[in-house]
Amino acid sequence: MHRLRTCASRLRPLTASQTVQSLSQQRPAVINRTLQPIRRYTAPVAAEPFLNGTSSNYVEEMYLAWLEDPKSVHKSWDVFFRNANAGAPPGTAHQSPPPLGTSLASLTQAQSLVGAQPNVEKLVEDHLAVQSLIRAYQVMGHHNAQLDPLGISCVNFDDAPVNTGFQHVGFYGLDESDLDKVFRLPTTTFIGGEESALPLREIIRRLEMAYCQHIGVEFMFINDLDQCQWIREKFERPGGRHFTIEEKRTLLARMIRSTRFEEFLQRKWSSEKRFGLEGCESLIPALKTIIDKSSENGVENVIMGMPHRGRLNVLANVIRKELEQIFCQFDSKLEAADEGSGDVKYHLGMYHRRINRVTDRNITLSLVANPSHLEAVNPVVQGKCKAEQFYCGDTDGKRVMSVLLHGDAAFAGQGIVYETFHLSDLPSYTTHGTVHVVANNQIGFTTDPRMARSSPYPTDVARVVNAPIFHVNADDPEAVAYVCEVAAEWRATFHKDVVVDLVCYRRNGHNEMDEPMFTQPLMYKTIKKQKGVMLKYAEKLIEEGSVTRQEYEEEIAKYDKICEEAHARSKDEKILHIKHWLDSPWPGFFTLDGQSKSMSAPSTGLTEEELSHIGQVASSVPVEDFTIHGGLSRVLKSRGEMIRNRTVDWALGEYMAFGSLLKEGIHVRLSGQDVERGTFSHRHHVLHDQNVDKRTCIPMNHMDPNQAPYTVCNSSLSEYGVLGFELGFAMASPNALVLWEAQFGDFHNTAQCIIDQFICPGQAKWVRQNGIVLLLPHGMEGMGPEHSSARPERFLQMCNDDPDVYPKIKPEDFAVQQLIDCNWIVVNISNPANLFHVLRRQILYPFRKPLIIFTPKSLLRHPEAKSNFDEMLPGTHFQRLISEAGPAADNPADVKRIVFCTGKVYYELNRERKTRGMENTVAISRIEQLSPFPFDLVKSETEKYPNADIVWCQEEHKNQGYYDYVKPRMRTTIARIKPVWYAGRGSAAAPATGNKKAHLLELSRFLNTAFDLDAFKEHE
Ligand SMILES: Cc1ncc(C[n+]2csc(CCOP(=O)(O)OP(=O)(O)O)c2C)c(N)n1
Ligand SMILES: [Mg+2]
Repeated sequence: MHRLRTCASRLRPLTASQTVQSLSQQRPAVINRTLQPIRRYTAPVAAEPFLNGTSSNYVEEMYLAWLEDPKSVHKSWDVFFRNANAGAPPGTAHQSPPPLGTSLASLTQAQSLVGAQPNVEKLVEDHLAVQSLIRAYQVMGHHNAQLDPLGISCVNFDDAPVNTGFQHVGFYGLDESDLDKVFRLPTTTFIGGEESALPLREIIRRLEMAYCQHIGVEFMFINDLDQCQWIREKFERPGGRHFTIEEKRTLLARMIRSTRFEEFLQRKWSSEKRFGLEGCESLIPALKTIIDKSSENGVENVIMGMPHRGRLNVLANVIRKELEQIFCQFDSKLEAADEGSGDVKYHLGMYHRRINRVTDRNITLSLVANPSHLEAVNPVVQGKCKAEQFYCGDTDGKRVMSVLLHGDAAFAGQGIVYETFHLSDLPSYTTHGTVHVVANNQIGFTTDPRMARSSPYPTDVARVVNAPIFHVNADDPEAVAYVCEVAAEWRATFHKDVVVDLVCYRRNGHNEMDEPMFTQPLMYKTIKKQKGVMLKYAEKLIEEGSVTRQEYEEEIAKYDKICEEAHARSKDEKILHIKHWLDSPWPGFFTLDGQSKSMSAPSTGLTEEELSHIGQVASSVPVEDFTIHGGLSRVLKSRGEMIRNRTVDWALGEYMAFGSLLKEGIHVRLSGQDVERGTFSHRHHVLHDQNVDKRTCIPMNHMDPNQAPYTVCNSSLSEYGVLGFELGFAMASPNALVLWEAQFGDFHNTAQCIIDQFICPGQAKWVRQNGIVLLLPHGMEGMGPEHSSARPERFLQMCNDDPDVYPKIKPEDFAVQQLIDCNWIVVNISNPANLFHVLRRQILYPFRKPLIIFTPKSLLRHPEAKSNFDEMLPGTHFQRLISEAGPAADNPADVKRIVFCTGKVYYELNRERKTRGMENTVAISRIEQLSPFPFDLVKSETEKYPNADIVWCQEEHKNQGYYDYVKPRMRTTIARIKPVWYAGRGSAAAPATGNKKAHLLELSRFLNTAFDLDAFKEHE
């Protein structure tokens, strides 16, 4: 069955299906189609039958057109449709077909022959064949495009031969004699220009020009007809893009800058690693074209992310970092002015606001600093871009956009590419289209694509989000410029992602010190013979008269001089200021030399009225006629009761923090899997009307007309992508509380790269502060090895405070100075008031540090884990350590043991102590802020109980949890005068047992150790 049959079968009483069946027997390759309902353009795109790549709608289109206007189709079709509709018996609807003549003139002539003997099957058949041929070019023409400058293409389509070209017309049931016959063109092609019919030979020639030259367009998988038509028009219109002489000269000038920059570096520092761009010099004009075109379309701010390859060149020639600042980085004697490790020159970021010379408009360009970890910066760039859009009210991405650059091996290999693509169309994560540029040098270090990916192209991953992919031969600068223009226009038109695949080569080894001939001998023999793209383009322009050789040479000399002069100036640079390489400056937040403006630690408390007001919002539905679930009504009711009793549970503690910051004008954004309700169904920040589909309400956005907006968003199921995104969001402004919550804390390890490479050392490497908050549910609840441990040991191991040194800080500055000095803050909080304070502190303190919070599970509903308003009033603060406040504290000399602990185990210890009646002999002290370690408070606590031995108790296994971090610091605190004993689970490979009984047994054993005053006697 096929489309023709469905169409013709409507032409009752003609039994066209019989006719067609006989056709299909003759030509299975062409018309073996599936039955589809009649399609109109207004039909949902997902139902578009062209998705199978072979179906045809030619006759159907003609029939529909005829229904609307009989004159719009060829006379012969008019006769056919009229007869068929009038009920002509089978076979008699056909009238004499127009002879498929040799020219347009003969086609016109043929119209007068209507009425002669019918041969409509042949006519239909041939037109379908031509349409299939056109479609084949649109779908697979890129297979035959000349994309590889080296001509050794690595893309293997052996399993999918493409039957295009004159020699393959037989595949479609046509033969050589058909080449000069004229065919009407379907509306799904633009190759005709003004013509609606063309000889087959010309059709093929134009298709070859459109799809098989230096540009390979991959787009027919896109399930939106308008978008496909838009692309077809861009690449099929005869004549192509005509570049003016001025444009060509600009292109050449950009090529000169790109090429001579690398040559200059090579001349001056031949043995320095720089990951040069040689072989892909077109990248610079490509990016500049994208930026020019986007600026023309209203974009004012471009956020970029890119890997090592050509990064210095992009900094110099796209972002326009001062050349001397780049050159001085090659000086090994340069001293670092900033604290921290700094980073190598090809990882640093940059921010620059300037005039775009082509459009004469202001444009801000930033390149986000990144680690070596390829593609990891992608979600960070997207998050920063989203934030910049959010803060300037750019709701549809017209003013701020992101551009991501990739290597071919990394683009195909790294999962984060896929994870980031999947954020691209989600309402709370979309940046309304990213232009991706792949510097496809057909190699990754020493590995060639055959061994590096299973897909034909490195870009296939982009197909999942329906992004068009423009492959282009990077040795053709005009083709490159054209696809970049189209890519920028695509983004401006549809606000969706698009990929430019710059097929190029790598002239040198992976870096300048590397020998590529060890592993790619034949490829590199070819590369050695390859003339550089600048040279080739210059010769072309000289030959065609667009530029003279003298002008070309002058342009080269001019840029070389610029480089030489900058080099001379770079020698004056003696000190490297990493802060000159900031990608996200926060104007006004720091002093001029980048320091925090004060050491102040304001109270994070709130007035009784504020607490009550926010509590009311948290326990009510602020909109009319909104039916919530009965279970939720009970939750809100119990919240109301708590507020009346001046108490808060965990969810309310968080509510108070968010709500108060919002009222103070601070944007709050909470993102992660299922965060809206909360994994443990405790949060309920988004209410759902039980009677109206998708009607929701966020009470936190109904607090005050002048409040900042609250964004709470369930994310895609990607930790790497979403954490990276939120980190980027938090980078854009210090005046927002940005939180990412893991479903369970252990899932953070799939985002490890963001934690290890960005969050932990970000400030040290890039002098860039970031106040992101990680909420990591953690706790041994007998739930098995997974979902138990957020791996506190790993976060603690990465804290930068010295375990063996008691900080030399004045007591009054101790808490704040420690925070200023640390790389991140790690807390395990045991009550809601402290959660409230630590979240507010994150914004009210005059600096930003990442905050890792191990959040509880069973404590969310634990009757004792509640706080009183009194703990949250003005004058109150976050408690780094919660001291013993019971009977033991009243008679400290009688206390035999002080047990230090953190988090939920406190409640288990407390209960056990009560059961044993040891309130007078054992003190329990909670360390709420694990890092920076509260040396001062632990000191006073231990000094208070001079006769007590010291125990660290944790529910985690001994080689996990906090013990290895806490023990040396406690020993330093007490000047090693006493041992620090351990009560907890033994060492283990897995974080927890899967057996509930074993879990409880382990618990009772370590609680026994904690309260057995003789437990450590034999070790003394
Ligand atoms: C996640 C990650 N794994 C491994 C590496 C080591 N590495 C650095 S460059 C490179 C090859 C990258 O190839 P490609 O993406 O094609 O970029 P090219 O160097 O060819 O421009 C590798 C494997 C890395 N930097 N990051
Ligand atoms: Mg590569």
